[in-house]
Amino acid sequence: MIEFSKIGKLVAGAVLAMASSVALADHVPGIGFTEKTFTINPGAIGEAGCGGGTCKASFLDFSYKAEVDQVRTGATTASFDETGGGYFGTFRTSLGGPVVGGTGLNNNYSMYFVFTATGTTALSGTTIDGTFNTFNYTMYVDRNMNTTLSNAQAGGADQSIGVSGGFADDVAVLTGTLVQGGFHIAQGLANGDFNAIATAIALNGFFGGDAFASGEAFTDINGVNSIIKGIPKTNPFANTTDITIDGSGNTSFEPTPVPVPEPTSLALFGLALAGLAFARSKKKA
Ligand SMILES: [Ca+2]
Ligand SMILES: [Ca+2]
Repeated sequence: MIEFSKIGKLVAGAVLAMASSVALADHVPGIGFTEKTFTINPGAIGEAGCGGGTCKASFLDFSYKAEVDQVRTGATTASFDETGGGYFGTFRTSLGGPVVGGTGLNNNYSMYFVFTATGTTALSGTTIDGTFNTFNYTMYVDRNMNTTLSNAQAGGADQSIGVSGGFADDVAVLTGTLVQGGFHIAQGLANGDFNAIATAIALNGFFGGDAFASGEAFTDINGVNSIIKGIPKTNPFANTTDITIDGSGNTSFEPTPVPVPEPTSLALFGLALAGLAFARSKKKA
C-alpha cells in the first residue's frame, strides 16, 4: 500500500501548470515552451465559423479519458500500454482567459482526439512517477457531431478506447508523436498531473498562424487527472488491465521548443567558464 502524503505538493504543481503556460511539470526537464498564437480556419474543411476567415487563439481546452494496461517489471516498477481520447471545449486567447467567440466549435462542428501511449512507472517517494516512451495522437473535426469515444470499465475485461458512431465525416486536422513527457499519480481530490511535448503536424488546412509558421510545430499538452480507478490496492504495480483515468487540460503550440540546459550541464558549463577564467589569468601573469 503506498501513501500519498505529497498530494498537496502535487495539486499545487498541477494548478501551477494550469495557471501558467510557461510552468512545466518537472517530469519534462530540459525543454522550454513558449506558446505562440495559432489560427483555425473552419472554411478549409467546409465548416462555417470565424466569419468565413480565421480565428486566432493561444490555448485549446479539453477533457479526456484513458485506459491503461500495466505489466509489473519489479517490486515498485511497471510498464504500460494506454489508449484514450477526449473532446475539445473552448479556444482561449490566454490560459484560463477569454473564450474565442464565433469559432463554430460545438455549434457547427465538434473536435476530438484519440491517442495511444506506452511507458513506464516507478515509485518515487510516496507518488507514482510515469514516463512516456511513446505517445501518438490525432485530432479530428467531427463535422456531423455524431462521433463518440468508447468507454473502458475499470478492472473489467481488457478494452481499448477508440471512436464509435459516425466517423466517416470526420476530418483529421492535427497529428503528432512524442518528444518527451510524463505524469504523476497520487490519491486524493486531484489524482496527479501530466505533461507531454509532442510534434504537431497540421493537416487539411485547419490550423495555421504563427505557431505553425515553420511547418514543424510542437504542442505542449498539460493537465490534471481528476479520477483514476482500478489501480490494484495491494500492489499498485501489479499486472492489471483497464485502469481508467478521467481528466482535463489544455494544449498550446509553438514552432520550435527551446532547449533549457539541465542543472547538471549548467554546473559543468560554470566549471568550464571558471577553468577558462583561470587559464586566462594564468596566461596574463
Ligand atoms: Ca485495456
Ligand atoms: Ca462524425
